[in-house]
Amino acid sequence: MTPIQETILNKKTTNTPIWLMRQAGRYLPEFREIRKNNPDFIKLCLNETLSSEVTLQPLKRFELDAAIIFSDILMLPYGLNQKVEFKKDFGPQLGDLNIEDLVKINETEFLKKLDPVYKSIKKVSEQNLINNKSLIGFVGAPWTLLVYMINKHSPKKELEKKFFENKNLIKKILLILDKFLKIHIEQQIKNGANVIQIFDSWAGLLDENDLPNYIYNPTLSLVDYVKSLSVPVICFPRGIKNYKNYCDVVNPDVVNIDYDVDPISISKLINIPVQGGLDPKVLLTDISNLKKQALKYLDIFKDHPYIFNLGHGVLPQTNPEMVDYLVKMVKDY
Ligand code: 1CP
Repeated sequence: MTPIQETILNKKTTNTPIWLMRQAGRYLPEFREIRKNNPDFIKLCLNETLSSEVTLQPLKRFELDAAIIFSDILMLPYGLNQKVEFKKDFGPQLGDLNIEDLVKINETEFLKKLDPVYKSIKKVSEQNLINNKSLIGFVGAPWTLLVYMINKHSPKKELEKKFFENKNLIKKILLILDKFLKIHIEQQIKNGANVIQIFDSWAGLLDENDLPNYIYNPTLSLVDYVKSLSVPVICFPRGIKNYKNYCDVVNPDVVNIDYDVDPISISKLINIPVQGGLDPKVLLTDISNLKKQALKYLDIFKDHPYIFNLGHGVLPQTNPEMVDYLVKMVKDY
């Protein structure tokens, strides 16, 4: 059993395991080197030799307890034939969504497009570096994917009113997402992923009364599906106001918290394993502040099953030496 599985399944609290969201990425010079020669991000994700190499880069430097496969949540709309591009200094830009085309997609076509992602997972799972570590597969939650697919770019702070104009369209998209997210999850697990994380990065955009329709029910369907495959599932409903309600309804194996919630109240209210929380901006400060802030989380969760991680992804400006310090510190705790 890997340290992460032990924390999840045995609810053990000694030797806190650690991995970091966006642990493979632009803060690593060896990633930037590969990225420089691969300007098309989607093509990079679909190059199983390079994407498996990038997945392993942080594990060569730091004593992390998991690899997270180098891919993107937007590979799903790409697999559904919506155009997806990543523009420098802008982020993702999606093409127009055509529901008639979307309903016509079949499983074979979808799997063919995303096959290199699964091959990359398989490659990583066969490496010695991954011994006694978890291999995390992931998907975007239906709500967050819906946001990108309709809005076509990052919504930043809020959605326009017209987002919800066509409820029928939203319903159709959510049904398609449910079907293909399950296919995508199943393939990742078949090829070696032994934990699944569901990223709901835009959960914070919704009002409380919209949560059942757009977040609770669609996510629960995926959580139950992952559990039916006997694989643990971590949910990250970033920015949600009431983590307790979310956990009561969706009931993931682990919940990742963002950096805006109070970890003390989480440790008291929530009785499932917790992951994350530390503000990634702390890694941009200095060692003594990093030590203080990281210790805060370690102390608060010392009697709670806890996987160390951040409250969002590692920022591109991060100095890898700060990550090195953090990983060592958590290991020595
Ligand atoms: O080099 C570059 O310019 C690309 C930057 C980049 C990277 C490294 C993007 C574009 N995606 C990724 C990889 C990625 N994305 C991983 C790989 C594994 C790892 O964590 O090491 C993962 C898990 C994701 C997940 C992801 N993509 C999320 C959920 C987590 C989060 O950050 O909230 C989201 C929202 C995306 C969309 C996306 N893809 C890329 C960017 C810059 C974004 C976010 C843009 C936005 O703010 O809307």
